[in-house]
Amino acid sequence: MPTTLEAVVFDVDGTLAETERHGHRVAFNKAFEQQGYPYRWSDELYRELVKTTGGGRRIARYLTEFENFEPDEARAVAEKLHPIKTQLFVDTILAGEVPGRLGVGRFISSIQQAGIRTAVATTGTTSWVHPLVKHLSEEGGFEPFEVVVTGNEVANLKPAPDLFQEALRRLGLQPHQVVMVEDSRNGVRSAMATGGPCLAVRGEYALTEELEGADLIVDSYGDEASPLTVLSNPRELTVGPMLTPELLVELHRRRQEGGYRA
Ligand code: XBP
Ligand code: MG
Repeated sequence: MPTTLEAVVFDVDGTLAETERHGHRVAFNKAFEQQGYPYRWSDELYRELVKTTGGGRRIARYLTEFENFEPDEARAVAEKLHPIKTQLFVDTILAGEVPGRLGVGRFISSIQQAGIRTAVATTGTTSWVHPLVKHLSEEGGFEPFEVVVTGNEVANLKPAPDLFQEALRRLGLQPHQVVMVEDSRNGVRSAMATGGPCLAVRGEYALTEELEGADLIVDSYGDEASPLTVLSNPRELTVGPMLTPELLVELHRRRQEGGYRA
């Protein structure tokens, strides 16, 4: 029995805002400096480290893999540093230094005006996610997300499906009733594990081929001045210069029909 599109569930980092290169990475380096550690994560190194989801786990992985820490010691240092990094990132959000991605406000507003519910499912830490999504809805002119699930609230982070599954539970919906929006390999794999349609808006650290499996891959949400570029279109959708609710409805319908040119 075909179902209609009831909700769109957005990832945060890289999807709603390009937070990694100039946000999280800078906050990690500030925390290292403030606490007297010599570590500084370059953009190139961070491209690799960001494949480990969860900032605390990322620090622990770096210390064991690159600084030869014992696992227990690495975890202890990560547990000390991650809250410091998190507060530094909150400070940048409150200073208004984390803008939404181009066209994201328009897109979410149009979805909400079409009567489609909106939610968030992110690996990120609760204490910065809420101020960021509040800032983005005010900056982007859209209503607050109905449901916001963060990395602290589930057992397994992406690419596991836990975060999307928790968002669906709170929405009272099934995977085939939504579209999940992601930016990274881990995120697309999490959406695929959840079992529903996925739109990928490629993030700054992702390669297009890493996002294969999504039902459509684009480089941006698009707006009047800057049209989006289609990167992969296995459902052979008709895509205009900007993402629209109508396109999401069609992506959702085509997914149910099963046509997929791999
Ligand atoms: C991306 C992540 C997060 C952030 C850092 O989450 O993996 O860990 O990189 O935030 P998503 P924290 O793409 O699912 O939003 O330090 O709070 O983990
Ligand atoms: Mg992401």
